[in-house]
Amino acid sequence: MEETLSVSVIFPCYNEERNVEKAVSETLDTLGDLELEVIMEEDGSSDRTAEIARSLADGDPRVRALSFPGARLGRGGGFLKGAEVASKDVIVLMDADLAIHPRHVRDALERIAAGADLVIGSRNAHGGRRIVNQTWARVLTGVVYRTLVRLLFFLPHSDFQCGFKVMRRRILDDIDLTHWDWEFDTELIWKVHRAGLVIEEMGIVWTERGDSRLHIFPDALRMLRGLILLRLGR
Ligand SMILES: Nc1nc2c(ncn2[C@@H]2O[C@H](COP(=O)(O)OP(=O)(O)O)[C@@H](O)[C@H]2O)c(=O)[nH]1
Ligand SMILES: [Mg+2]
Repeated sequence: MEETLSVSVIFPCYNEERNVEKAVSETLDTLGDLELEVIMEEDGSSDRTAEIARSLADGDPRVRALSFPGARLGRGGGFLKGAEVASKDVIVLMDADLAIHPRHVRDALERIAAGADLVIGSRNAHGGRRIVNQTWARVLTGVVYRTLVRLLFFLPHSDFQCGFKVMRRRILDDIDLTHWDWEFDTELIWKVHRAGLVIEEMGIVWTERGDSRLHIFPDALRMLRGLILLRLGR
């Protein structure tokens, strides 16, 4: 009999007042038949993200709002704060702008039930595509980043940065994640890979929303520095 998995969807949010409501409602509508919790984690925002998330949490017991005002923790840091309180079998990391639609979670769950420990969304794998492209500068940075990661870490995957990662919650217990900035996903994949766990890539449809919190300069330089430190074990 196939295992029925419960799911915690985590949205790390930084200044997402325009997106939180839709992210929550679309997730509940799409995955409402599952045993589900939706965790809206916010840090360092200067807009109404925390307030909106709190009112969504007040209106539905499946929704939880976490807020860390003051310092920005990074997408990875925010995700880990959410993961600390996540209570279900499987954790899903998604972007609040829904560049990837929550319907993809179902396919990922099937793969987890069949034995994968981590499923990573890929715009470049079979079945993956971009509906609205990113700017040429982002696409170029993505290609350079991917090549660098493959060379530095000997990883075979086709997309490290895609904002869609689905994992058994228990795998996080044994993995120490210290890079909270944009290179977070690479650290996750590398350490899960090194631990000998099963990673599967899954093609996903990506719709660029054109409102990024990533600024190529200085973020690309910080990512490069982060990657090198990660490789050096720091
Ligand atoms: N909690 C938290 N989330 C962040 C931070 N920086 C970015 N994010 C979130 O990470 C996700 C991806 O960010 P986005 O700007 O869409 O990046 P892009 O699509 O890769 O250009 C979104 O849900 C952001 O709100 C941060 O410092 N803290
Ligand atoms: Mg985005």
